[in-house]
Amino acid sequence: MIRITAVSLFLLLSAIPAWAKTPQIAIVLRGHQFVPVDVTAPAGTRIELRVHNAQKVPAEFESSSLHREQVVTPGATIRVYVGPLSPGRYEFFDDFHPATRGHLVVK
Ligand SMILES: [Cu+2]
Repeated sequence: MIRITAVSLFLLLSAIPAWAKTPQIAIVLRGHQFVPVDVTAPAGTRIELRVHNAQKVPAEFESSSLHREQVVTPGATIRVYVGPLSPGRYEFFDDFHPATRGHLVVK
């Protein structure tokens, strides 16, 4: 039997607003290009990047400036959490096809 206590219910409900406020940015890998190639996000907050690989080959979403590196298999979507970030241009690329590049523009 699952018992939902008042405390756990409170914790669950109080967690929802913080989660809901995290801006989500969708990026698709298609034809060895990031679509869109540049995405914009607000400074000073955590950001969720959702990277979908619409290709038939695996990719690796990587960024030196964001310190992230994660494989995206064909047809899969990964979630990459970054931030809070200072304003600037953060480059990312597909490490399996390094010519495929894009930017996260933080304002
Ligand atoms: Cu890599």
